Amino acid sequence: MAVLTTPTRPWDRYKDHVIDQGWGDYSEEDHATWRTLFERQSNILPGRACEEFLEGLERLGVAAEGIPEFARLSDILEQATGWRIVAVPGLVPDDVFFRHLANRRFPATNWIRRPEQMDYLQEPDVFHDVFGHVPLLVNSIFADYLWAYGRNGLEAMRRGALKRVARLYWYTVEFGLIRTAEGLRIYGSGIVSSRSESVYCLEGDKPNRVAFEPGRVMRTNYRIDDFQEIYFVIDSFERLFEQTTGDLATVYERLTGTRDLAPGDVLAEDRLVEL
Ligand code: HBI
Ligand code: FE
Repeated sequence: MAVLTTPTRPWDRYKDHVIDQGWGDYSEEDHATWRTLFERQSNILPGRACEEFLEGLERLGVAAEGIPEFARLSDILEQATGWRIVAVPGLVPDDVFFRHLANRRFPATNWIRRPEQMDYLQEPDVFHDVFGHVPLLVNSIFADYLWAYGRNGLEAMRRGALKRVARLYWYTVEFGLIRTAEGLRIYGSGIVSSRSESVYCLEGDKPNRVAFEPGRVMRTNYRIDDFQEIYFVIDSFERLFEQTTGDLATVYERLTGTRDLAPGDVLAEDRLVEL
């Protein structure tokens, strides 16, 4: 059952949309939904998700027992990389979202999907936000990448480049793949929290897997209603950080006047990554 929680500090909601997690209000069915999703993904992800994600998951002890308490997770996370998790009722406005990230707070939705929505949801719920996003925040480079992303997001809004940074987020944080010595691995939270896409993105013959390039990504539209038709592959988190945390204004300028690309497009200059 979805949980409705009244903010403990009503005035804060207008500023930052933060509410109380309302951990005590989850039903046994809510915790059972978490456990089912957790067990399914734990079976699928070894050998598919990157080591940094699997390590983070282990270090957080985001237990299989049930929906974790954000306060407890935050204490571990804060020790590791200075991030905390705050509860929000769902999607928050872009500026609010970016401001949280720029202050090393990850806004996590507090409610969980209903049992009949196990396989597909268009909006984030607590399983996507916590299982999907939080483990990588234990990694110091990724933690800094997301923090810098928040600052870039605020700057992009001032420059009218919101669409560009939103695509960057989508194709890295949500649906990114990484090349490792052992082969391609998943780091995107939209993938690690989805049973079917975790397999499809690595093993499907349909999607294109293209070497990550910021300008290319920022031109590419994305779909929110189906598996991705294209995944962008980074070489390392260090390299991703270097490529995206400088002044993005020059990239926006370079892209002025270029046409947007459809998710299925492949360009002559794209470097396709083999499995
Ligand atoms: N709010 N809670 C929440 N989670 C998101 O991922 C999120 C959001 N608001 C805006 C937003 N994402 C996007 O516009 C960014 O991806 C750019
Ligand atoms: Fe997400």
